[in-house]
Amino acid sequence: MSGFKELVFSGVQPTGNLHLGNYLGAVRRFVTLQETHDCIYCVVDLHAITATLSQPDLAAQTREVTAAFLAAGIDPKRHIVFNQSQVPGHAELTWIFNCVARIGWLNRMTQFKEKAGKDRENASVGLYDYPCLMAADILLYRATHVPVGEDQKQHLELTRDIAIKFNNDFAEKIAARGHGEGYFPVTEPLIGGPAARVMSLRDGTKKMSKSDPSDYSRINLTDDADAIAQKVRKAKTDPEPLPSEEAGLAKRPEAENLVGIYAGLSDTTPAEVLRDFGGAQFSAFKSALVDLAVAKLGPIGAEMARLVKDPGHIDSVLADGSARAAAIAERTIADVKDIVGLIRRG
Ligand code: AQP
Repeated sequence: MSGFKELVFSGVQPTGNLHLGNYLGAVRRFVTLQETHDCIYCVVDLHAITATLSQPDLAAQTREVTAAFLAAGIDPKRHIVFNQSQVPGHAELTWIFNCVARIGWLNRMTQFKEKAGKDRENASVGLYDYPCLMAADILLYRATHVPVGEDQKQHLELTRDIAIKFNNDFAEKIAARGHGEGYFPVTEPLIGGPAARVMSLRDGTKKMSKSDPSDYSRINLTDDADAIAQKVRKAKTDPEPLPSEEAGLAKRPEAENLVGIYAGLSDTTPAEVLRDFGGAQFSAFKSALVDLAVAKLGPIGAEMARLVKDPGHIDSVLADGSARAAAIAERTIADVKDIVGLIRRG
């Protein structure tokens, strides 16, 4: 990756019901990374319309995700926080990447298969093209590192493939312009930790997800203490007490999930959690988990509620971030048009 300045980029869709999985898998790590890297965090509203174009209140959902970023501790002055649709370069670069990516690559994307379901012929072209838009989001800023949950791993591999193919297809022109390492970095995914894949509270084999019809499947960042307590107490478990070693979690997906959540929220590891709770019944463990989740998420939810009452402030944060993002994006788009051979306005 030498030759490229380290830069972190990631995004979250404003599709409502921001949950513990989004927090532990992504947002909380965004907060940590801002201490060591320049970061760009994007509310990806163009992605949010790929599954359903008509949303009840996309603007309010966009402000809510922004509020979650700020409430979690992201500093929009030191870093960039903005919404995707305010920077036209995302859509422009997507078109170029549509001409780089191969149909065979997109046909392998499992998220499209899951989200389109059986009625694939009726899914939007946008949903199919989602991975090219995601590649454009990242590479528009020539970002080197992308913190995401495990579900996004395949999309990041596609982003790497697009960068490599673009760099190869235009290798001579790119080198002639002084980019000996290639124009786009081959982005490193940052995936990991005990909560890289938080599972549903109702089914330990299914990802915790905004679109799960059961609200009991997830802890929303806006849930109050009572809702968190109820959801954790009702979370599916098995009749055995907790094991003392991680190996004992094998084939116990619900137990593994709750232990992973505890480890994620307490910044420890599943092994450490089991050292403390090995042999405990779920009732005792769930009480401790409720206390921990309320202590960690309560202040974030309260701050989100305060922030969304002032949409003008949130919009000004997004406008400022969008202007700074657009300045970087315009340089990339100018370079890419030049490399591809498109004549642009002088
Ligand atoms: N269950 C999860 N565990 C860990 N990380 C997760 N992420 C999502 N779900 C989990 C991570 O959160 C970031 C933002 O996700 P997104 O808004 O792009 O949407 P998504 O991945 O499609 O998440 P959802 O919540 O499951 O939405 P729906 O229901 O609409 O599909 C990403 O980094 C993601 O990995």
